[in-house]
Amino acid sequence: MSDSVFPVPAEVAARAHVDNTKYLEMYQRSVDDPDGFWGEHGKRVDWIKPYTKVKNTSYDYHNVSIKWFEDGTLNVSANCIDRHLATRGDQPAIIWEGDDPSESKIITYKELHQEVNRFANVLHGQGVKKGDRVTIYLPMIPEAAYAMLACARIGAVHSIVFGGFSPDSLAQRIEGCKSDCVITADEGLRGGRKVPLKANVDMAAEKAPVKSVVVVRRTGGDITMQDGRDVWYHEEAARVSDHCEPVEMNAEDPLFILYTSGSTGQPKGVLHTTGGYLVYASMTHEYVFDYHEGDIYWCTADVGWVTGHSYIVYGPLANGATTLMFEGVPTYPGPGRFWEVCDKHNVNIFYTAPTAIRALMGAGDEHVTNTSRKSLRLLGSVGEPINPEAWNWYYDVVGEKRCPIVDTWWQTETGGILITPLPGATDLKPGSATRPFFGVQPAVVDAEGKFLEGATEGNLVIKDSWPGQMRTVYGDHDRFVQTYFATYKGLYFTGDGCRRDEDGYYWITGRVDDVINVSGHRMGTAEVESALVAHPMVSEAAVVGYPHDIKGQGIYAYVTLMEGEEPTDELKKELVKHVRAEIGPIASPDLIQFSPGLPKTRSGKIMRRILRKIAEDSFDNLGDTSTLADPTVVDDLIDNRQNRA
Ligand code: 6R9
Repeated sequence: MSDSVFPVPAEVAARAHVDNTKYLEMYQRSVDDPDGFWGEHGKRVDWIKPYTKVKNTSYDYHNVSIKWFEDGTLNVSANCIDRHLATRGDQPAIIWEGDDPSESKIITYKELHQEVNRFANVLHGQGVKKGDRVTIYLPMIPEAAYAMLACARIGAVHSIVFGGFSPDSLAQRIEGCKSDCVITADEGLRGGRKVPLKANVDMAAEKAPVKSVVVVRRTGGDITMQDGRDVWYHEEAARVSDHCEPVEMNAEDPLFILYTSGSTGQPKGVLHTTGGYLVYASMTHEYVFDYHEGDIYWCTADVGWVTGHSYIVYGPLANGATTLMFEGVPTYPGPGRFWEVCDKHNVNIFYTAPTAIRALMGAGDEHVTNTSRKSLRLLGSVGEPINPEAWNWYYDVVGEKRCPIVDTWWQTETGGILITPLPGATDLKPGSATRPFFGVQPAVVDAEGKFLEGATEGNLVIKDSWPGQMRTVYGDHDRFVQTYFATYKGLYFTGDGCRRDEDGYYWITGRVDDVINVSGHRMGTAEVESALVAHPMVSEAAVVGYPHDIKGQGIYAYVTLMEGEEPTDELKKELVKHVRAEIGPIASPDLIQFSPGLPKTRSGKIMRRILRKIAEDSFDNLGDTSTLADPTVVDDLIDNRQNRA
């Protein structure tokens, strides 16, 4: 770990919303008097009926319940659009940059208003009502933002499924939240390649039937439309008016569901509600990125992930910002694309993931230094720990030592950023997410849940609620309680390990549960294992993560074949293909080891600790193997390991 410290530059502190003194003062108040603090900051959004109650939350294991601003009413789309019309109707709300560098488009707040109203009316026409779930399976085109905001306008609950997920994964998520309507596109376009979105929806709908499919035309590619179920968005939009009154929603009405992987079972539907989420997303967007009026802001995430929800759409638009939306990938047509886009649109604030930084770092500095980047003022990182080497490259080469880096730690479940530097307040240490945001009380506990004080290392928990916190697992409150509040009673367990240094800075060390973070995307080992054993030749599988230069973690699969099956390289390829088809490309195993047996305890539990060590190619110290039913399997696993240094 690097110990170098980068103090806040004087000019950054001077223009920032808060300096260190102000941070400490605000932070103290936020934990001493959450009602007073959030009661005041809740006013940053427009309420139809103002709240009189602020915080009503309980982490009590027997009664977990989270409510914020519970008697207030508002509409998220009115907050993200209508309230800006008088002052910035002609200002760009969205700058859209296509996959192909020759394609881009500017959507002003006025235009966004028309588009979203129209989209809302199209959804009404499809029979979508307040409270209904709508699945969105779209590429990174402006219609993705229109669709989200249209749902919010009429009180429908969106569930976005990342376009890289397979038809099976999509079907599972459609079924999970029982949505009757899917919004998709004919095809997506990423890095010059087409993604058959509508064809995937057709396959998914065979397993999870829906009443209506709204299809946005993106590429004009060949697709089939099913009569009575599928409609073209542009045809429906031409028939409806561009006026749709925003529906009055209670602060605790659901805004969206987003499926995310956990350590056990199938992905969970994380449910976020209306008022607290919007307050938290917009406030963190303003303070963490030190957003000022007129800034051009770009978050490179996909709207299929929570980062796209909170920091491409809801946070920035609630603040009346100009948010850039990028359809493509960092390396197309070349590895200079990010920086070319920064120059083309004069981006001031740039937010991306460590995996992208590492990949671009490997492509050579000249792709960066060929560009100007003089508009850049602030850089951000999210999704996984950023290694100091990548941090330094980002800081030195991309930011030319003038742009602070905010390394923001948070989760789908947290709705917004929880641990992060504030550019005008926090001295930076490469690799550390530093200190908590207002209202967030992190703590470190040992395996028994004992609080560890001072400089220490252990499991990261949060002691009390903040407005952006998820409210439940959709349709399964018990799973919510068991997943997050059962490990350490009375505390929210993040699933992450961390170190806290002598300055009180937090260093996230990665997941401590059976979740692998592949290029910043969460994958449950259980999901990949069940995909593998679904293959007819596979009898058993165990999946662990291992260090990967670009992806952060790679997927290492130990596979035991059915009696009599041949372990060939072709079969390995077939298994990779099989997992891609079952879950999606992000779940592709990087390494597969055929193993006649897996290390198990006498009670039949797979000893993952041993499998992890072997996958890391550090098997000298495997710890206690005496409880293994058959210790000789370990020798075979070591002899045939795939990840030799
Ligand atoms: C926003 C998002 C959450 C998991 C989280 C942690 C890892 C995210 C991080 C980070 C170290 C950071 N993570 N940001 N680890 N430093 N700045 O990524 O949500 O997809 O739910 O993933 O990602 O392990 O628990 P999500």
